[in-house]
Amino acid sequence: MTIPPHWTIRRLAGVIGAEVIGPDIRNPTAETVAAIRQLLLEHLVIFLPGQAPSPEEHVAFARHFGQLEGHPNLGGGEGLPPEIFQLAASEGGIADEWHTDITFDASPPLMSVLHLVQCPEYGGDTMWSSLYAAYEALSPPLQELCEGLTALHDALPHNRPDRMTIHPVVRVHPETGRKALYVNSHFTRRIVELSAGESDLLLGYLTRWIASERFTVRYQWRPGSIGIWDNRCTAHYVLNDFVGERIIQRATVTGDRVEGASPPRWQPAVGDERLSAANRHDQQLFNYLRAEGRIGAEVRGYGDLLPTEERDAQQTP
Ligand SMILES: O=C(O)CCC(=O)C(=O)O
Ligand SMILES: [Fe+2]
Repeated sequence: MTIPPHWTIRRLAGVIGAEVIGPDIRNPTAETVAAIRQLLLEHLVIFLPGQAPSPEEHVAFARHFGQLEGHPNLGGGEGLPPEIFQLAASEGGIADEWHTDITFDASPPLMSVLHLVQCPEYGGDTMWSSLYAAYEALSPPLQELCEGLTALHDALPHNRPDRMTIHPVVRVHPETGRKALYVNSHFTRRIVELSAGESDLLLGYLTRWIASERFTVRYQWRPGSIGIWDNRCTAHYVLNDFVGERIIQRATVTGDRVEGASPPRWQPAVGDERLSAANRHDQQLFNYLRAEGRIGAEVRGYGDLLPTEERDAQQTP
């Protein structure tokens, strides 16, 4: 696949992000869609200024990349197609914490197409970071440790802490085969195989690490600009440095289950003491593991975790 010769690709930072001038997202040809896919795999997030699609054109364009989904927890916008999720700053919709979208689901979105509908005169840029670069820049011992770990994610920021899942800390991108460091401060709560204190320490480090400047790009929006990101290998963050209104509309493409770089190497570390109220995420992890059948119903505290063989035997019908 080649990029149409009349398109201009301008890289915006060292490891992620490019601005693409030339495509028209209304009624795109198969070549346009294929070229955008290719640019997305290469640059992880791409920006197409001056598009200003209607909500229907926006949805029609995003459909070329897969099945679309509405937001699982938050409402869309009045009078908009159900596939469009809208965030308006005046309604408290400012995504100013680093996150990868919807990682509290077993199958988080594959990618999103964002339309900057109303833009503050200054401020309100969005940053993306490459989770590939974040993984690759870890030291080999930390890479190896992270590859054997999994983490609990939940939808607490949407008032749904009961919506949870466990993902590998290092995922493999299904198309590029590259490894990505898959944690974020918004939704990731607890590393399953570490004690609560160890988890807090390592997660604190890793979630700050993915936001290091050298892994990022920062984009200054204009009304009508489109941003498209691969949600499998990036995180993003809105700079809450503006006044006035800022409205985005997003169409979201459904993703697959997250594949780990390797299987978890250790058992869940929910401790060898009685379950106590001292750490919410211990309790939450315990409840999740129990609901998933990874802890027997008769077990009252972490100390009683079943040995692996017994658990496997219980799960065999
Ligand atoms: O407002 C933005 O620039 C991004 C908002 C966001 O986090 C999202 O649409 O997923
Ligand atoms: Fe987001």
